[in-house]
Amino acid sequence: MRSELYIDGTWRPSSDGRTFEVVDPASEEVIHRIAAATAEDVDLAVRAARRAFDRDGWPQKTGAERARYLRAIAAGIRARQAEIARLETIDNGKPLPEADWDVADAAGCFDFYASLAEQLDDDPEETIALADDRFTSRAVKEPIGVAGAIIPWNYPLLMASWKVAPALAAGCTVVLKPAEVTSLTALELAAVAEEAGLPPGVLNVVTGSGTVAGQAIIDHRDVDKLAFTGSGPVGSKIMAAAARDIKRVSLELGGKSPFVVFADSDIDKAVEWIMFGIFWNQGQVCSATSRVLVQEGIYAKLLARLVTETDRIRIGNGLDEGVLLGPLVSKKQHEQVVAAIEAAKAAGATVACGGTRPEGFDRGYYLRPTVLTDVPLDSAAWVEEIFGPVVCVRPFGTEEEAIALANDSRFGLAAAVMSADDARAERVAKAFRAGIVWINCSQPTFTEAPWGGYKQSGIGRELGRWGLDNYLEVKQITRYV
Ligand code: TAP
Repeated sequence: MRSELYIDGTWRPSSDGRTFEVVDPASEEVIHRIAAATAEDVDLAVRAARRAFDRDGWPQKTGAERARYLRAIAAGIRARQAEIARLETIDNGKPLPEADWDVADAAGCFDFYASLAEQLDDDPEETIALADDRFTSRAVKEPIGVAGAIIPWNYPLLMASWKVAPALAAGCTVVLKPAEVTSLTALELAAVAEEAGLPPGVLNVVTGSGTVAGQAIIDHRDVDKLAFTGSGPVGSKIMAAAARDIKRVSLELGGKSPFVVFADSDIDKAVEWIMFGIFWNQGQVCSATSRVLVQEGIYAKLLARLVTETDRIRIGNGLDEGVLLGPLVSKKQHEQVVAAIEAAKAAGATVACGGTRPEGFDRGYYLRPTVLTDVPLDSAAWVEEIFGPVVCVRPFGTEEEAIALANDSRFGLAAAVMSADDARAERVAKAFRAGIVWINCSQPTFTEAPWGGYKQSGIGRELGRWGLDNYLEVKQITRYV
């Protein structure tokens, strides 16, 4: 396990020697300590990234040259997949097979953006048709500069990859700050990049708190672009900090995503996808479909089935075979989710199952998966992101009512619909005010497809070619002929 900052191609302690604890959420034991970056350390990292961008030629490399590094990083991740997945599980709590998927996806993300970096060579500029034939004009894409990437704890390596891979492919250099509670695999990513021979300063990883290391990144005048995934309040702070220097910003801020199930749906399939949509990763998923709307004809039957299946989910240490639900990531998150359930009860909601610590688990941040019904539409449980294994289920009558309930949210990250009637599913999909819509499923995520939200769920899109555009400027070159 790495414990130092990765700055300018070297490993170093923080400038004041301070460290923070790494806690295994399954046992609550301190298993490691990691350097806590100061503002001075962040400044060193940003200067290294600046030099790598301005003087050492990273943006001038061809796309094919940068792609070689990205593919070497992908290969490095795969070569250590089992080891990295294990680190993710002991740091975050998620079941090992889920961590293994994340690591494979992270490697795939580097390969995908390697291909897009190569395409930049094939397609370097676009000719613009002008109305005035005394001039010719073309548009070229160029990297923005130094990117500050700040990521959450729910998909530590994957969130790092979603930002680092497109940034490097575009020709940007990066200062990455992982969440304090899950920093281990971001440091492994730095180690893999080092082994891949990535030039010093191109990727820097500063571990530490949001209020010190994160704040120092967003305030730094030499950072050109901020890429953030996390909570709305911190997203607002990032936009405010970016406003001073007109930094480019992309934000992914979570949601309260609806899943509309029509009465013509197969109940078994619906229950399966509802559970996947909220209990995967212990419900700590920004796109989790946490508001389930079920048409009246099948409501009672579906709810009964959902409760039975939810109570069967095997809870335990993510390292143990067959476990489907691990502990929540931290004491703070556990307390917040339990408080949200208590507040829902106080507001009049019924706990159909779960809501408590599972029997036999005295230690670890475990919580039984929870189904809430009778949740008032104006209560926090219906309106706010809980970010835990808690789903609110509610009946609806007509299609119009379902759409109105689904869209009645300040968030707009994702939405799902299930129906045997394709035309209706398409209609509802188009009516959703959300950036990601699933038909007859919930949560499948592809590196090739755009990811991001409407409304207060964020700004910009990650993944796919849209993810690369996040790190590119467009330059117009016009000639008088
Ligand atoms: P946040 O506080 O938003 O943390 C996300 C990242 O921002 C972390 O790296 C954090 O650092 C950093 N950060 C915090 N304050 C900062 C600041 N002033 N300047 C720059 N960076 C800063 O999320 P959280 O506290 O971990 O979780 C709170 C809630 O946010 C959750 O309950 C959930 O509702 C939501 N959330 C959403 C997502 C997604 S994917 N949209 C992911 C995680 C959480 P440290 O954590 O190291 O201090």
